[in-house]
Amino acid sequence: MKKMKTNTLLATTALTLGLGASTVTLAGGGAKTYAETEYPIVLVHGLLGFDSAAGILDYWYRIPEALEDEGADVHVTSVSPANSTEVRGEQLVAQIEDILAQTGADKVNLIGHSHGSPTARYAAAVLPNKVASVTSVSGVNNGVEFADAVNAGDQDLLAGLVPLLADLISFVGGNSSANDAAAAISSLDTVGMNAFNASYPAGTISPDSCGEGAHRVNGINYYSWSGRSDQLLHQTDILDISDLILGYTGLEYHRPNDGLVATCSSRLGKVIRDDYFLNHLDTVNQVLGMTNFFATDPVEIFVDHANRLKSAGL
Ligand SMILES: [Ca+2]
Repeated sequence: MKKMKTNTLLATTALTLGLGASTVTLAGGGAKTYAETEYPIVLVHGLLGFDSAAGILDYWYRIPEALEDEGADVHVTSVSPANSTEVRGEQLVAQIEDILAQTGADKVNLIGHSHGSPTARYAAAVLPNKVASVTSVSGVNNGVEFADAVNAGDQDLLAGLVPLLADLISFVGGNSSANDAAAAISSLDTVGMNAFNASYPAGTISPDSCGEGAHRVNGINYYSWSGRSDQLLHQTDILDISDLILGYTGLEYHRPNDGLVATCSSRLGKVIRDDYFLNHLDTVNQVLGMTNFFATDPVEIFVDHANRLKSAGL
């Protein structure tokens, strides 16, 4: 892992030069740069998401801190927990403009989880000269079978919870953005996503393929990663009830999925991986860091990706 590499390098340099430990800190400037991207990193949450619920639970659990510890400048945005991609996208556009004004940066690197991916893609289309990259994490980039099942009336029970949860999350998180659960579901089902992709095709794949999208469109780099959790015995953590729920929702699918998004649907631009041993919420290190002991640490995936952006000059 990069911390080890950095520390090992510094220690080796110090030993070679015969320096003491205190000099090592000074020689390294005391600051880590592994994730020090050229442009700020802007995180965009998914359906029923939030930035921080009452200051207690962070959506991106321990991820911004890890990125900042490695030198990144991270901004956590907050849009409507449940609304159409376009409404959420316009809210994000306004927040990107604010971040650019605050930081003096020319561009941002957008990273969107779940519904945050098309939300980020929308903002990139509106602000093409102000976005350096769009990264989709467990992103809804083609249709979601679960949303199709809701529209077909097959998932009334869970569907009924969406508007209630959306309003609760807004209330707890102090988010005054309006919710429209029906618009959210319509954005995420297969018909809605096909229409969105026709208008905003950058980085997308055709729905029946499972390949890669264009890596760079209009000067913006596109990346994606996701996990799959439909394998036998996939319970990421025995204490994590979200693992059980995602195991249930994944039954709507007849292909590899992470409990909410089929792995092929998650693909956008350069596919880093779509088969991490992580479910839909594990990829943002939820709940409270409860992921499978044997899986890749989701926080490390973000930090390594920031280094990838840095290496690309972004
Ligand atoms: Ca979990």
